[in-house]
Amino acid sequence: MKFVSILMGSKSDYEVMSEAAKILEKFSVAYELVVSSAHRSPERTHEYVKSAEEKGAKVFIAAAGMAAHLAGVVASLTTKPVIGVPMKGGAMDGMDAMLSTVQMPAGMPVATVAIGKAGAINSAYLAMQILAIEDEELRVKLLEDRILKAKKVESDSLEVEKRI
Ligand code: RP5
Repeated sequence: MKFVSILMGSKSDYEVMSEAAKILEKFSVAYELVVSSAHRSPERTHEYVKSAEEKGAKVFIAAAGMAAHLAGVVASLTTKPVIGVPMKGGAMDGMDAMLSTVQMPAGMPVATVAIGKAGAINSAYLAMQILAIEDEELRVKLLEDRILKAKKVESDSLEVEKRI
């Protein structure tokens, strides 16, 4: 069965990354969510990525904070797309994680999204957009979601706008 695999470096990342899980649930996209650390449990991370790929993981989302190497390590273990989500926290409040996640060497890409909650949500949307390349039903659902978002902008504007 095809699914999205979400890894996070620590249980402390769960609250933010549950936002990604909520989006996938809203669109009825199957996912698996695990804690595995590039630094604290390197062997578990290696074994998990290999077994998830065998089970049908089509896209990986990897969230980590501070010296965030998880997404890069996942990218080293699979040719499936890897989306990195930098977590806030630590002395630099996410800037460290963002640079660690985004600055991959040539040929080993990690699609890095925004720091924190917006990044978590966008990681789910980006994963679905990748799946939707070969899933027409999901593509239509994503399109409908865009239409709703545009309508919301219009109704929000009606609530606040004042014109001369
Ligand atoms: C990273 O270090 C984790 O992804 C987390 O964002 C950060 C802090 O981890 P904890 O000390 O809270 O477990 O590896």
